[in-house]
Order: sequence, then structure tokens, then C-alpha cells
Amino acid sequence: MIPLTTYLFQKAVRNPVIDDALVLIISEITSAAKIISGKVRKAALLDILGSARKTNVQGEEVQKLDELANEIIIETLKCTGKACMLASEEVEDCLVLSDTGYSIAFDPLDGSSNIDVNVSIGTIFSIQKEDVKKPGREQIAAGYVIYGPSTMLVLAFKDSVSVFCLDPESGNFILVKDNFKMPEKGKIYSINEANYHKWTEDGLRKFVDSLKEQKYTLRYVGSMVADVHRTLFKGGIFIYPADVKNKNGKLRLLYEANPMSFIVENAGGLATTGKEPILDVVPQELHQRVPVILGSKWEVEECLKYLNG
Ligand code: AHM
Ligand code: MG
Repeated sequence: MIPLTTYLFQKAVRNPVIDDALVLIISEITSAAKIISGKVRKAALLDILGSARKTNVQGEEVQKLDELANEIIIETLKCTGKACMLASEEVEDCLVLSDTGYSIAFDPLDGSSNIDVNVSIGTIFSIQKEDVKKPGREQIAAGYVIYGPSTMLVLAFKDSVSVFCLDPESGNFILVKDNFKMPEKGKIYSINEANYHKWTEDGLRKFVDSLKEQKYTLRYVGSMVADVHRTLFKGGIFIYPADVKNKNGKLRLLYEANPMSFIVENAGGLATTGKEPILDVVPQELHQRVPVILGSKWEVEECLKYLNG
């Protein structure tokens, strides 16, 4: 039974990239996630379901829980004194706290549309040195917490991916899988197929058709954390492509695509925009979007073959 903090200190002995400040930041993000997890579990009792009657910088409706999760993470990270820059899906500009330290980009509560219907949602985070607007390949660590039947943390460094489960009794995230590797091939694809005729790439339609012929099954929750979590554990592919309305897809590079791609690649999978690895995209804007194709090596390579004709 190895709790997260013990795991981090043990890992720091072998990996000089993990300094005390990073341990503190990761511990505190997960403390914030425990508070969010508690609120999510009691949301209907606390009257925090539903819309906050605002739209965010992306023009999307903000839910009360989005707002609450955002405040919890920002206040928790400010208190560490080790975070120099914060970027949140819910905040238009970067919050600059100091000149040096770690920068954290996060989606406080991903899958907002699922909040009111009691379907899994999550918190996604990406940690960089100094500046938040750097290619994903330079991430120091990344992870997500999924608020599902159990609350789980998936945490990646350059050399490893580890999985933790929140023990509600002790309040600790306990290590359940170290050096996690995803299957090289699966049987599931995950994409919002209602947009089939709107996808800009003909090759993508052909690829999805070919999966059906190969008797793949479709699973789509509509919460990236849940869809990526399943893809990691069962293998297969998750796609949020470009379509005629959303030329760069829907998902945001810095706090959705990059951390998930970092996890997937370090677990042995692949993540691409269809043109280049997501982790190599040089960010231009804080809230920029990218097409996302990620998952098992076999399916992602196959998808690229169809996209490249
Ligand atoms: P959000 O960050 O506002 O919740 O939006 C992102 C979510 C992802 O979790 C999910 O993959 C995607 O939106 C689903 O979009 P769609 O409903 O268009 O299929
Ligand atoms: Mg999101």
C-alpha cells in the first residue's frame, strides 16, 4: 500500500527531475482533486449542479461545478508558493504568480456536459518549467483524476505512467499500477460519430468504416477523461477530429491534448493531430485547439495510413 507522497519521494531519489517543489505541486493538485471529488459525489445535495449562467472564454456554458473546481485548484496552487504561472480552461489569461517555478495548465472539470447526469468527469493537468506555452514534449509531468465509480489518478513522467486509486477511508491516493503500459491493439473506437458527415477528412470516414468491417465496437462517453481512461486500459483509439464547424477540432492543446498525449505516449501508445505528433505542436495561443487522434500504436498507425491516402 504505497501512498502517492511516498511514491513521489521514492521516485525523486532515482529521478533528479523530481524536486521538492514538483512533489509539493503534484501533492497539492491531488489534494484539490480530493476536495473536488467530495463535491462531485455530493453535488445534488449541495445544490451545485447545473449552470452558473455564464459562458467561458471558449463561449461554452459554465457549470457551477466548473467554477468551483477552478477556484479550488487556483487557490490550492497559489498556496504552494512554487507555481509561477497558471492557465485554466475557465480563465481567459494566464495567471502570473512569479518569475520562476513551475507552470500548470489545467482543465478543472472536463466533461461538463456530463455533470448533471452523473457520468464520469475529471480534472486534467500539465506541468511545465517556467512558461506554460511550450510544446507538450517538454512537459515535466502530466496527469488526470477521474471521478468515476472510484476516484483514480493517472500520473505520467517522461519515464513512467502510474495509476493510483483514492482510498476514501485513509484519504490517500494508493498506487495500484506502476510502469503502466497500454495494449498495442484493442477492439474499441471512440469518436462522436454523429459528426461523420461533417469530418473534413475523407480518410477518417474510410478508417472508421474499416474498423466496423473488422468488428470493432464503439464506445463514446463524451468526457475525454473517461474515453481516454478506457482507451488506456482496454486499447483501441480515441479521436476528436476537425470538422466543418471546428476546423481544429474541439479539444484544447495545452490542458487537454498535451497532458493526455504525454500519458498515452509514455504508456507505449501514440498521439497525433493527423499531421504531426501532438507533443511536437508549438503552441501559438493559450486556448488553441488541435485535432486529437490517440490510443494504441496499431490503431493510430492504421488511422494515419488512411489519412495519408
Ligand atoms: P469541456 O472541457 O467543456 O467539458 O469539453 C470537452 C469535452 C471532452 O471531455 C469530450 O471529449 C468532448 O468535449 C465531447 O464533445 P462532443 O460533445 O462534441 O462530442
Ligand atoms: Mg475539457
